[in-house]
Amino acid sequence: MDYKNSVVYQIYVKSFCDSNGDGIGDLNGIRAKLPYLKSLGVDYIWVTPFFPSPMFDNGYDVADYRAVNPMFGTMADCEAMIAEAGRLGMGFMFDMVFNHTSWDHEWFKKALAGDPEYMDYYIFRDKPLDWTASFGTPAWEYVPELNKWYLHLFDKSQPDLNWDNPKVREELKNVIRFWKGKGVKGFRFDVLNLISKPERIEDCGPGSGTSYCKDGHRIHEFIRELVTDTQIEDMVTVGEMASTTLENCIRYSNPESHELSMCFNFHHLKVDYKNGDKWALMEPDYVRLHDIFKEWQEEMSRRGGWNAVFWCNHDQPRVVSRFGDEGQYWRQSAKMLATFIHFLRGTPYVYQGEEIGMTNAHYTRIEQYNDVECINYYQILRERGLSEADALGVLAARSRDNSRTPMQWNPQHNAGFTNGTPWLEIPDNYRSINVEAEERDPDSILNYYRALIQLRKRYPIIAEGEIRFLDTGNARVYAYERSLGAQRLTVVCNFSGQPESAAVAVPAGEVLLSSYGDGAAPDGQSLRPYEAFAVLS
Ligand code: TEU
Ligand code: CA
Repeated sequence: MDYKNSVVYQIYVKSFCDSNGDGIGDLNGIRAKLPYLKSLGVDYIWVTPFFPSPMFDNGYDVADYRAVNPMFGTMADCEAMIAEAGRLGMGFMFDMVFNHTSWDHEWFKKALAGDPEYMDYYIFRDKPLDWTASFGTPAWEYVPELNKWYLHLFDKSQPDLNWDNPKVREELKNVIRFWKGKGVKGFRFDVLNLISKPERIEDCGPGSGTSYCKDGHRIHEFIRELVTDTQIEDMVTVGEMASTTLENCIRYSNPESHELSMCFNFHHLKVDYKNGDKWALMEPDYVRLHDIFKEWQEEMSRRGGWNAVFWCNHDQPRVVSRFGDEGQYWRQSAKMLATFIHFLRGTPYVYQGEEIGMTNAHYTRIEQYNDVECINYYQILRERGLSEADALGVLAARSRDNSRTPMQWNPQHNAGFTNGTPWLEIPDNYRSINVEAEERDPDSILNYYRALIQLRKRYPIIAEGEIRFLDTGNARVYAYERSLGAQRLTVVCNFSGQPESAAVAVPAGEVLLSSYGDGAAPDGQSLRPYEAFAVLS
């Protein structure tokens, strides 16, 4: 399958479908739902890590890259899941966490025992540095037995690997070869642009270790070596790039670089971070949001790059709660947001539950949360002087648990996710927001996603066309034009919950779909709240 006209569906394994009643999603649960994913029309399925792990970071702390965490099933379950997807014409994309391992990994255990060969698999120093980790703690952890400090850009249970060590690179290539041999059709690489550490490991002043390590001096060399030595260049590969630049993403994803098929960047998902701080709330800056999409879309198109395009994943709040509406315009806003993404130039990613308009969790007590990041930041916010209510208000908007609540399959007990006790509480709105209810409703968000995905298969202009953003004269109305030969596709999206006027000329043509289901605004000038439409001419 060519990744340019494919759609990827992301599954957070722990929250997708529980087949054995322990309250935790598993591989057999995924296999049981493959016909549903086939009915959606998706081509690849990105599953988050399900490898052996102490689960401090819900599996992004890997203790064995070539086995299955018994919590999620067996290797036989995994092989059956891969085979069944293949029979249905879909391919799995596995999630490779190669920047760091768990501290339970045998390599790190040998390092802690003082084995110099394995100490060089990681980054040890004789003194700590002033780097901060992504989850709000210092990024260097002391090991008394060794009288040394090791680097962890994330949790202290996630020691960073030393990619300058060729033995480490060879070990990780063997992991790729192992899963390729099992029939995996693609790979997502976790925080890939952090693997090349600075030549001089020294104090970096105020700022996170991530910002000090991003897009390092050997990053393109390492990625190209990984991809070419394992011969995965013709697979679908995507790199998660923390705090990266457009320049690097063009290079990461241009076929002439022989690196990746595409990459995720997150600049558009920081427009509601006050002063760039995720844990300080502000209304989204819609001018900045528009300009980020315009720049990245037009420049990547002009210079041969390829975007992964998305709103949601397991680290982000639910998009309908963040940029849409949970009330009167819940349906139209979810459809508008989907329309905007799915007609862009790039490969669209649908995160589990996004296709039915699942919302944030709306938790009110700290005990309801599970994620290490938000639990750390709850303490930090309280220490900054926020009241319990204000700190919980920040978590309700920003916690990664918002996207990790179990998939809402039906209005029955536990939303059809489990016959046991779900590992994370399910919001009460599962009784109305669920797959079963939306299957029956031709006007549902779910059926709108189906239509969007089918259009990508039907009209090459969506995958291949050039893109140009149009000036609408209104900061809340985004419009762009795709072009392929003489064909044009004009997309108009009102990001506001109010009626808006926009100076955008919409050519006469075929309305492919619209968020109100009744065609395009007659003159494309006056738009209803969250109105969106696409016109082919
Ligand atoms: O995420 C990288 C990352 O930076 C995230 O922590 C995210 O940007 C941040 O939480 C937003 O505030 C990857 C995985 O997607 C994430 O689940 C892991 O926790 C992290 O790497 C470490 O492996
Ligand atoms: Ca289970």
